[in-house]
This record gives sequence, structure tokens and C-alpha cells, in this order.
Amino acid sequence: MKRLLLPLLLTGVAAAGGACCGSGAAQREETYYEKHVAFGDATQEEKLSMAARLVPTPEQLAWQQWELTAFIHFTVNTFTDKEWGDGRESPDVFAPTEIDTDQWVETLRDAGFGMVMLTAKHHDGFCLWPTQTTEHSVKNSRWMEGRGDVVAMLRRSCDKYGVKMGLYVSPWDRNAACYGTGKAYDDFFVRQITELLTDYGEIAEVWFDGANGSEADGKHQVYDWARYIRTVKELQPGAVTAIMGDDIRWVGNEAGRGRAEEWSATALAPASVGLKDPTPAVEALTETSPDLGSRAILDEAKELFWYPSEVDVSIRPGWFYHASEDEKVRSLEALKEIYFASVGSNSVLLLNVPPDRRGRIHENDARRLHEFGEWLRRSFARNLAAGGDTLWTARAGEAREFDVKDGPFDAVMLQEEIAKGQRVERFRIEVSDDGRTWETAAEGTTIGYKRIVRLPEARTARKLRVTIDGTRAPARISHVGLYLTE
Ligand code: FUL
Repeated sequence: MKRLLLPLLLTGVAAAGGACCGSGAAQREETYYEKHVAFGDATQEEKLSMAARLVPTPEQLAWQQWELTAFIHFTVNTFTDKEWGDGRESPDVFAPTEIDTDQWVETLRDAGFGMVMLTAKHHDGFCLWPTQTTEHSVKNSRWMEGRGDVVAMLRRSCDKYGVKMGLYVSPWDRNAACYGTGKAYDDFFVRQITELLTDYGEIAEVWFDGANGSEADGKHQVYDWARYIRTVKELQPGAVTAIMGDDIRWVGNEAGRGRAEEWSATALAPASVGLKDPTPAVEALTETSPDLGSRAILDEAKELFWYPSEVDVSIRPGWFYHASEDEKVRSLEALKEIYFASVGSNSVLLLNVPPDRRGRIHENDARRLHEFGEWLRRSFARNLAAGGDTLWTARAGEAREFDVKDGPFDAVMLQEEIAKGQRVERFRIEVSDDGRTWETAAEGTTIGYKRIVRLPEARTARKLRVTIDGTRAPARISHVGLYLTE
């Protein structure tokens, strides 16, 4: 139980039935475990039941419901045509000619994105806000005579358009002299995030990647993740922390590919906060493992985390803007694939849209985002499954039938009420024209927050039947939808 004594934020145990620490199966049945559950001496059967009652924090749940979030990669690299700066760029290099954060946020909001996250500092160390911690920032740029502040501009635009704001802050800093010196750098980094999380209103997501300079620069910094994450939680209790944080997991690739079987309740421990068990039960698990939470994993696991997946991918080949990629903006077809593989596969999409040297989202990207938004609105405007929004409960093997309203469909959407946990292990979708003979249209494993299954082609039917073939506890299905997406 050592881990339970670790950070409070991972151990909250909400007991719906009053008791939270009993040992009998019945007592465990009534208990919900927020964010983390340790199995102790539970039997395999009890473990299944406990796994089914592992639930997200309110912040993780809200984050999952945003579905579409956007990354803005913008810094000196935009002007040097690089992906990674080396930290020796002059602050004058950063010189957007027509910066328009309203255009970023309005374009993204219109396409359905509810959160916009800016690279306040990338690996080159250049700060897009006038920080007190270093001279390497916009305050020493000729841009706006040193009075510019991109973070503040984005804040105003997010407020104007009712969009949440997130910040990417790179711990790897190729400019800071103290990088690689241990505590002095930790102090410096904590001062930077303190400024960002104090002076710019409500921050919804903080994104830390794990990059470290030892290979490139010969400087090795051991990051004090526990302290960084604690700082975020103290200053912005409503924020979720991603990747090296402990709320949101990297899906494992940057190509927009989610897993067909995606468990938010996973045996993979968050990468930070000292949670790595020196003797993990499921040793080989990493973010890229194909299976993070099936029954096979559960059988071996000593504990589980609510640690849901985020799919980060760029609308262009690079993360930063390069004029040479203007004709390489992903096609609408590619964005649809990414949507189904992320939002449609129990993940949140974090789509990067890098502003150009003017400081605007380029016309080609803006046009594609507009098309994507239009497609989303058209596709999911009308649910053809009558009564599909009524919550229902199914034990393993139980099914429910729905009348199909007129019109063809080519996608089935299923949602679990994840506030009560992720439970479904196997489902089947059948259709019928007469209510007597049924044809299997699709089968799958996990549902989670949202699962969209595409059918090979558009078709019609009079009835739809959803069978929950396998579930860890009575499944709570909150949405069954039938849509035409093409
Ligand atoms: C990575 C960085 O190295 C890339 O430049 C980019 O910011 C990506 C989202 O995270 O770790």
C-alpha cells in the first residue's frame, strides 16, 4: 500500500456505499475508486469487480468530454524553419508580422475544438511571455518593442470565444545555463510554471514531455516531477497534467493512431510522481504496449490507474510551421481517419495547428479545419437509433433493440457512463429488416467514453441490436447512435 501514501491526488477513494476499505466482495461492489486502485489480496474475481469501479477524477472526466483539443506550436522555430531550436537563437528571430490569436481560436472553435494549448516554451528555452526568470523571451524581441506577450494574447482570445486554454512547457531547456545542475534548474522551472499558472487565469491542461538534453547537449537534468506536478495542482487545481503528468497518457505514437482496444483503466503507472513501482507486476508495460488493460493484464496487475489516452498529432508533417509543407496539410479523409482512431476509440484528440510567420493559421490549414468541422456537424447531427440516449444496464450476454429511423447509416456510436467506470470487454452490433433474422454488422472489444464503429458501407435496416457479450460488471450504456458519416 506504499503508493496510497504517496500523492493525495492519486489516492482519493470515493465510497458510494459508505464503506471504503472492507475486504468482502459485496462491500467492494459498492465502492468506487477514484484514479487509483490497489488490489491487495483480492481474488481474480474481486479484481475484475474492483477494476470496473475505478473511475476518473471530475477533471479527467471533463477533459474526456472535450473530445477535440488543439495544440499550437509556435516559437523561434517558426522563423528558423527548424523543429528543435538549439537555444542560441536571438530573441529578435521571433518576429510575427500580423499575429492574430483571435484567428487561431475562432478557427479552431468553429471546427469544434474546445481547448487550445500553446507551446509557452519549447526545447529551445525561448519564452513566449515576458518572464522574470530569463532574458531569453519576448521581452527582448524587437517584436512589439519588447512589450509582446503571446500567452496573454491567447488568454484574451480564449476568453473572447469561450475556449479553454492549455500550456505546453518544455522541461528540456537548451538555453538555460542552469539546465543540468539539478535543484537550481528545478527552482528555475518551477518559477517559470508558477508565473504561467498564476498570471494567466484558468489553465485547463498542462503538458510536459519527457525530453532530456543528455544526448543532444551532454547535459543531463534529473527532473523533479513530483515537485512540478505538485506546483501545477496547487496553483491550478482544476488543470489536468498530461504525458509526464499523472492525469493523461500519451497514446504511444504521433501519427494519430489509437488502439482498437483502449482501456482508460490501465496497469501502466503514470510516468511521473514517483509512482513507478520498482517491482511492477506487469513489467514490460510502456505507453506503446498494444494492451494496457485487458483481462490478461489485470490477472497479473497489483494496481490500476485511471489514466486515459490522448492522441497528439500534427495537421502537417512537422509540429512547427514550414512553408515547404503548405501543400502537405492532411486531407479531410486523413482527418476523418484520425477522428475515428482517437475520439472514436476512447481517446481525446490533440490536433496541432502551427501558425505561420505572420502569426496566423495558414489558409490551407484553416480551410481544412473548416471542412472537418462541417463534416463533424453533418455526420453527427441526427441519431437514427430511436431512444439511443436512454441509459441502460446490461449484464454479460444481455442485449437491447432499437428501432431505426429512416435513412441509411454507416457508423455506430456507443458510449459507456465512465463516471461509473469502464466495463465493457466485448460487444456485438446486429441489424435486421424484419426483427426476426439478424445480421452481425460489427463486433468489438472496449467502448469506454466513446467508440465509433464504421461499417464497410452505408446501409439501411429497421432494427438495431446491441449485445454486451463481455463486461466486468453490469455495463452502463449511455448512448447508442447510428449515423451517416459519408
Ligand atoms: C515532443 C517534442 O520533442 C516535439 O517537438 C513536439 O513538441 C511534441 C508534441 O512533443 O516531445
